[in-house]
Amino acid sequence: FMAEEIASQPGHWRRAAALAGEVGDRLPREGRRVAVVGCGTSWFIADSYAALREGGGFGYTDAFAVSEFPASRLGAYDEVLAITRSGTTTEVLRLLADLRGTTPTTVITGVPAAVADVADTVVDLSVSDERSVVQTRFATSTLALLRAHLGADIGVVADQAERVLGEPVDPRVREAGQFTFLGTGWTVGLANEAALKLREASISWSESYPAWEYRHGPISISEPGRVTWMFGDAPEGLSDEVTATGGTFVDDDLDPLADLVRAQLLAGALAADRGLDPDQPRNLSRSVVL
Ligand code: F1P
Repeated sequence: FMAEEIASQPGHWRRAAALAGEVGDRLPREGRRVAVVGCGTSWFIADSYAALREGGGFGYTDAFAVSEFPASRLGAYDEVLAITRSGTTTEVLRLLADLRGTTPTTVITGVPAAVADVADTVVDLSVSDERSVVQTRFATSTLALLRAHLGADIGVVADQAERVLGEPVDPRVREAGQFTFLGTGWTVGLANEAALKLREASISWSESYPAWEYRHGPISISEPGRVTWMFGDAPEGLSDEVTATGGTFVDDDLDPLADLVRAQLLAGALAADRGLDPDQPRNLSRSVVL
């Protein structure tokens, strides 16, 4: 399923962008102080959106892994936006219940029935739900919806993703054994998500950092056979520093969300190379329910 779901993303992003026009009144309004939460992939999407919203001047926006939402902030936000594909993740349901009566909550979900009675408002993205355990399409469509709500032209990004889907995985990258993903601002979440995709789908060794932090220690492991992959524009000089170690530096001028599709394709290719079925990932289930 994962390969089909990856390939279907451009069409789903266009649909999600259209949906943003219809459900815009349920999404965070300008000037409101908002917390965005999720677990796993949904947390990374929350993190990207929070950086975009705050960076775009739409209002203070914090992102949390649900388990790390501080109890001291239960009444601190004008609203809380939760992202959960399954609608059944225990931490999400517990936080929504704890916020009841103090803070308005909205949930973007692939399974509205599961969360309808714990959230005040539901944004139904079931059209982009998936059969895979490893999330790709639901997460990226959620970000496409949220970016469209902030005014981004998702059509251009979807066109780029279509081009990426038609290209083979770079053999230099595919042959590498270890992967470091970097981002700045909203692309830090995408770097974290790319690293997670490689772990989940292909049990690869991967890590991720804010790009400027990479120089403060992690670059020590760069060497031939290791890839450093930048989402968005690289800090000045970074490409040369990585190349000087013999490592491979990957950076392109794609929209970072289209570049994430390239990382998803890499995860699928690495799984195939290792004889793994990304639809049966080791130690994982579709949602973590206690
Ligand atoms: C969150 C999540 C997934 C992850 C795994 C376990 O699910 O952490 O991101 O891939 O399958 O659950 P959800 O709350 O978005 O359904």
